[in-house]
Order: sequence, then structure tokens, then C-alpha cells
Amino acid sequence: MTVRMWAEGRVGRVEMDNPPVNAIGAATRAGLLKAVAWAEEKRLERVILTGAGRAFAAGADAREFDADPVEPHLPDVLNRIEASPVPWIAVIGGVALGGGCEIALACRARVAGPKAQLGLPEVTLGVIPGAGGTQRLPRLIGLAPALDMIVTGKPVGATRALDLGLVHAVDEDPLGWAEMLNAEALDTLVPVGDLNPPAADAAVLAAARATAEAKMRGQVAPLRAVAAVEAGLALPLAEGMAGERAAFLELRQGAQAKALRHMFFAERAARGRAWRGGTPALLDTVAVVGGGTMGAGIAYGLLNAGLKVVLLETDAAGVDRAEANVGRIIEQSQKRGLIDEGGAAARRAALTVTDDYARAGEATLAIEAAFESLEVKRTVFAALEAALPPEAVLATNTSYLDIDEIAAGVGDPSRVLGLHFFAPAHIMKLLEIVRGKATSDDALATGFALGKRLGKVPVVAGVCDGFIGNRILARYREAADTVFMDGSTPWEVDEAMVEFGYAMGPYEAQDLSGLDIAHANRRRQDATRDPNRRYIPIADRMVELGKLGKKTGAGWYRYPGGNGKVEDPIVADLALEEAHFAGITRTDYGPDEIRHRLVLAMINEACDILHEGIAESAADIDLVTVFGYGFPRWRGGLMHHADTLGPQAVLAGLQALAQEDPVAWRPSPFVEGAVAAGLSFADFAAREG
Ligand code: T1G
Repeated sequence: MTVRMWAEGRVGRVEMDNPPVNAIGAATRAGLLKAVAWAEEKRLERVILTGAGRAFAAGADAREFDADPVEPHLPDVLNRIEASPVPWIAVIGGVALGGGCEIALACRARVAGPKAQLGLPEVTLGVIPGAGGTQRLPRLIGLAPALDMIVTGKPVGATRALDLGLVHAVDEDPLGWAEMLNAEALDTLVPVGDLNPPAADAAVLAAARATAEAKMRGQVAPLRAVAAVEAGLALPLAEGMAGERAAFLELRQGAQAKALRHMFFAERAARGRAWRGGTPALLDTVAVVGGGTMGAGIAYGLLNAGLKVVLLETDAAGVDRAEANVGRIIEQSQKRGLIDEGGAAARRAALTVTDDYARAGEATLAIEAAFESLEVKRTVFAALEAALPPEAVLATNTSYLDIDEIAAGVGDPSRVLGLHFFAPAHIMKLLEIVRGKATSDDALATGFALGKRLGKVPVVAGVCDGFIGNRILARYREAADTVFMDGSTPWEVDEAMVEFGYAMGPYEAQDLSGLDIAHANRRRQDATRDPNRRYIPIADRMVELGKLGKKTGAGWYRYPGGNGKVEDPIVADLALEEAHFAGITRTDYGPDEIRHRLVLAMINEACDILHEGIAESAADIDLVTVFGYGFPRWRGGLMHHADTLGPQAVLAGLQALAQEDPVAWRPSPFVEGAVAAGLSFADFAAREG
């Protein structure tokens, strides 16, 4: 029963109960409509509406968005509630989001518990509020605050909601408040829909559009939301709602809404994932080796999850450095109000920083984040093996090194896996769990249990150079360097990819991480590189010139005074010089051709990763590219985007480019397989998986 109703005297109680978060599906809508008639038939004095469990209502059930809308439609149900002679009071203890917030807006009164959150996050799913939110919210709280909530999708807490007039009260016992509200006061309240819309304010509307352009660049829903709000300012409620509904239904079927829904559900499917078959170690004390940027971030993430941490360094100086690094993160978190004094003290109490491995004797898991050298890691793993219990799981945070080679130095290699965090490790959600040849199910189960404990998005990867994300990144950069060598400038490449939806292009991004990291990886690959594969030497020249990026004041861009980036003609000339010596006639690629080549290169590499079984699903590639590498979320991740192009178009594009360079653009067998099978990439991966 998704909507329960009962009377307590002349007070009606209606409770939405659709675990886990009272998503509003067809059954809930029908139940609410039934409850309105029931309350009227019983001539009740009021209806108090609650949500069972931790949510009031999380919004419309997004799983229904791919199907045709089923009556009763939510806007009609809400109009019925609002127009009823029996006034409804929304008691909001948890989240009232999207349609949940719209239900509250249709009630005569709203009361929040201290932990309540109210919001209209529809734009994060690529749609706009579709049940009166763009019409009622401005009438209730004014144009500017309503636009701010609708365009950004950010919820407000109870206190802010009270300040805005979104709720009538905040009370420790919101149900009691609703029961005690006297009938006269209730009768004086005007239905939100009867309030006059605020006056149109051109400056406020322009500011909302500017916010949408800046914060939600490339996304259509935020601007359509502003348009729906603006239209409603000059229309009766019913007409404004009709326009809103039309826009919602149109957007719901659009590419961006489908992509954002895909990411929403893919993330949640991954977050809850456990590893099949294994038994995870009990997580209580975790050892972390190396207190540098990554190690300190990992240690802090573990402390945040309530784990005890033994942070191991090589000597007293290292211990001091590590303590300072973790202490800095604790202070920053406190300054940002993420933790209070007690939280900071608890984290400090749970942390031991030492150069004595024996003090990690209780640890059931160790995460090594030491220098990226095989020798160093083997030494560390030998010391961990000696100091920790024999069943302790030993993980490395290496970005590139071969897990199997590290495991080979351990007596029992089944204990070894990769846990590849992304800087800053306590913030970035992606966790690549790298499965070595010998890695046991128990070790993998421990990795997934840790990921769940840390609130990460875990993706399992096989062993290869760069696992999933860095391997795709390397191909992305190689394609960029090729376009640069053959005709464009780094800034043209960056502009093209920012236009695609990245926050920044590959060159600006590399200036931040440092050109020396990729340079070291290229040197490591020298011995095994395919001699027939074209090699672009420009990045090497940059490193030889000491242009390592922002940290040296100059990389692909110059950073005069350490500030904003400036194009550097010397860099552009480097390409001209190298192209001249290589006898290349340069081509001036336009932004579309740049995007076409760089995206196709990444898709082809991802298809090889799927073909080789390094990744388990197309959705995992989407999670890695969005959560680890800035691929635009509103395109659904790399492989979801690839499926919007279609395997045939991808194959045709690769075949055309292979005329130019058959090695770099060789179509992946996975692409050919998907075309031959007549399946999408995602379905072909699922069939082959
Ligand atoms: N539809 C369907 N399923 C949903 C859902 C939704 N709106 N919200 C959550 N779930 C599922 C989720 O997939 C997961 O499933 C489980 O509930 C727990 O969620 C008409 C059109 C509410 C803050 O955008 O932000 O209303 O993995 O893991 O971390 O104008 O869920 O267990 O099978 O996220 O505690 C607008 C989306 C919809 C809010 C709780 N609403 N949800 O977070 O749990 S559009 C939203 C959230 C709309 C109207 C428009 C969060 C949460 P499973 P969870 P959580």
C-alpha cells in the first residue's frame, strides 16, 4: 500500500509509503487522489500528509520516465489537493525533492523538521519541474530565490526554508505542530496557486540565465526552466502549468535527460555493489603507506568513515610531513564547517603516524601510496607482509604500475589488489579496484566493502597500462597531440573540448597535473611501444625545455605571475618546427573535426578495454570517465555518448581515419562486433561480458 489513510477524530492522516525514499509513481499518485476524495467524503477538518521512513518524497519515480505518462498525472493530483475544501498540511521530516516539494507546495501549510531538505533538483535529471514547481514556488517565495532553487537544483535546509517562507514553521515535532495548528489559522492560509505571481524582473531573469550558462553550460533544462518561470509570471496558474508540463514532457524524452538518468541509476547501482563470492575483511584499522598528497587524502577519507588509521612513513621527517599533511586537511574541513571541533579531535585520535610498521599489526587492510617505483613498492609490500596479519589485504594505489609485478614480490599474491584513488582522494568519488591475476575474491570483496564505506563509486578494472581511466586519457592526449602536430594549436583543441562539455581541455588539464607525469610514463613505455605507431615528440620537447605546466610557470600555456593562462607562441612554433622536420603538411582542423577525432579515439580505446575484459560493462566506462576525468555528465559518459552516435557511425568514422593512419585508428574488434551483432555498445558488452 503506497498511500495509507486513516482518521484520528476529524483529522485525516495520509502517509506515502514507497520504500526507500517514497518515489512518486503511479500508485502513489492514485493513492493521493483517492485520499482527497476520502477526506472530503468524511468531511474531515484537515489532512496531515507525511512520508514513511527517511524521506517525505524523493520526487517523481524517474524509472517511469521512459514510459508514456500514466494517469492520474501529478499536476492534476496536486491541483485537486490544493482546491480541496479540506486543507492539507505537509509534514516534512526528511527530503521533499522534485515532485515531493511540489506536493508540499500544493498543501495549505508546510512544516519542517530540523533535518528537512526541500528542493527542485529536476534539472540534474535533465528536465524541469513538471507539477507546478515553476509556477507555485515563485508565487510563494519570490522570483529570485525561486529561480535560484530551480536553476541550480540545489535543495535548502529547514532554517533557510523558513526564512524564505517556503515552510510555515520548523519544529522538533512537526507532526505535533500540524495537529496543534488551530483551525482558524489554517483557514486563513491562502492556497499557493491563488497567490499573485511576482512581477517580472528583467535583471533577475537575466541573472538566472547567466547562472545557467555559467554553472550548467551546455545543458538545456536550466534555460527551459527559466522560460517556464518567466512565462508563468504573466499567466493564470493553469496556463502556466500547461506550458511547464509540455516542456517537462518534451525534455524527459531528450538526449540530455536520458543521459542524466543513465548516470543517476548507474552511480547508484555501482555504489551498492559488493564483489560476488568473496568475504570482505572486517574493516577497523587500516594501514596507509606514504603520507604525501595521495596518502594523506586516503588517510583522511578513512578517518572520515570512522576507521582507525596507521599512517606509515620512512623516517621522522616523513612522519612530520605526513602529520602536517593530514592536519592541514582536518583544518580545512573544519574551516569549511564540514566537521566540528569534536569531529576534528576524533579524527586526530583515530590517527597514528609512525615509521614503525609494527604499530600497524592490527590492520586488516593496507593501502600503499608510496613513490611510483616498482622497487619502492616491492620493499613496502615486503615490510607490510612482515608486519601485518597473514590474512590482511594488501592494496596499492599505483596509477600505472603492474599490480601483478608488485604481487609477485609477496608470498601470497592473492592478498594483493589495486585501489586506485583520484586526487583529492577524500573528495573524488571514483575508485578503480584493480584485479590482479592472483587477486582473491576475498581481497576484491574487501576493496568493494571499503569503497562502500567511503561512499565511493567503485569500478573493477583488469591489469593493463593505465587500467581504465588513465588508458583512455593517454589515448585522448595522443589524439590531441596528433591534431596539434598536424594543424591546430593547444588552445584550439582545448576550446573545442570545452565546447563539447569538459570543464577544461586536455592541455590546460595537463598543465595542472604536470607534463612530467605523462613524460615518465612515455619513457616507461619506450621499450614496449609499437615501432609502427606514430610517435608525437612535442610533449617531450616541452619537458626538455622545462615547461612542466603551471608549477613551473609555463607549460602548454604561460602563467605570468602564477595567474590565468596565456597562449604561448613558442609552443605553437614547436609544432610548426616538428611538423616541418617530419615533412608534414599541416591541416587547419575546425572545432568539429577536433572533437570528432578526440572523442572517437577515446571511444575506440574504451572498446578495446571492453574487448580485453579490462572493464566489465559500458556503464563502468561511463562512471570512470564522468567521475574521474571530467567527461560531461549530461552526455551520460563516454560509452553512453558512443551509443548516441551508434556503432555503425563509430565504425565508419574509424575506417575513414584509418586511411590516414591504419595503426592509430584501427577499429577495435569490439566496434566491429557490435556492428555485426546489430547491438548497441552497452548491449554488446552485456552479451559478451
Ligand atoms: N526515482 C526513482 N528512484 C529513486 C529516486 C527517484 N526520484 N530517488 C531515489 N531513488 C532510488 C535510488 O535509485 C536508490 O535505488 C534508492 O532510491 C535510494 O536512493 C514531477 C519530474 C532522495 C537524496 O532528482 O537525490 O520529481 O539503488 O541511494 O543517498 O517535477 O536518492 O536502492 O535500487 O540515492 O539516501 C526529482 C533523486 C525527480 C531526487 C536519497 N527528484 N534522488 O539519497 O539514497 S524528477 C530527484 C536523490 C521530479 C517532478 C519531477 C536521492 C535522495 P536502489 P539513494 P540516498
